[in-house]
Amino acid sequence: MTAQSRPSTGHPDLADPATDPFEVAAAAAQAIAEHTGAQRHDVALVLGSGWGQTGDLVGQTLATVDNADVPGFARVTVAGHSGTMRSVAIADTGRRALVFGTRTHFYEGKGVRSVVHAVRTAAAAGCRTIVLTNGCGGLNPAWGPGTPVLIRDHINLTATSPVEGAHFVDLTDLYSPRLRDLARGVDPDLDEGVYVQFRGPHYETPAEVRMAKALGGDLVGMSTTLEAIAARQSGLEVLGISLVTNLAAGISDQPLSHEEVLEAGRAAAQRCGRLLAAVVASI
Ligand code: 8IG
Repeated sequence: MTAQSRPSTGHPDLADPATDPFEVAAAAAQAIAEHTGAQRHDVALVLGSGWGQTGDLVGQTLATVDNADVPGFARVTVAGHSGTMRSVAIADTGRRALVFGTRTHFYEGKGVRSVVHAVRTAAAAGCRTIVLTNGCGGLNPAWGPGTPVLIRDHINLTATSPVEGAHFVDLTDLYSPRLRDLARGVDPDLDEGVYVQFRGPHYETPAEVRMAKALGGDLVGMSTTLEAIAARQSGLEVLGISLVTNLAAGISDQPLSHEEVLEAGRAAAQRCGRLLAAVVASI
């Protein structure tokens, strides 16, 4: 086993089919309660590419927990992410947000259970709502880099599911109309769109972007859909917000770069942070 794939000492291995992922999530929630001193959390946030700095605006961080100290969480990170989660006081409400500073992507090959572990942990920690954010490519040329867009619906092109066994989970209104209305109440200029998840980690070809458009997509990315499905399975209300960090391949004549992603995040941090803070405070 490599250092990257080795589970933390004493922690269960999510990849083992004999392991119950919901038991690991319960153990993770217990560890979070111990490390943060909070018996439960109310709202969870997953901060994707470009969203790293926005969590600070949600409220005061009361505790920071290393992912490696929580059962089932991988330690490996992508540039622009941190391998920690935080317990944040939601301003003036007495409620707590559980903010995941990083996510495991499907393209990392650690299995779907690892991809959705934070979502299941959030549910086990008491959260009723989850805000899934990401950085993505935009198909609408009017959405310049740094434009936040509400996810209205998704197309999951990963050919897999986080749901195991014969559980037929209804995905109608997966991305809560109530929460989208609430977000538009905060920022009336927010557009919405259909998010298409490709496996990655390569970006799309221009032909694949045209395909996504023909299928009804507006945004292309490498995350979120599997997490949203797992969230619905666990009974969480889901808000999805994409930050368009680049025009999708072929929509502009510029090549795509990860540096562009980080720069768009920096440029949009204020607007996105205010949006997240106001939405979380009013959920
Ligand atoms: I940031 O253009 C970011 N993530 N698939 N395509 C896909 N994922 C992305 C993109 C993009 N930009």
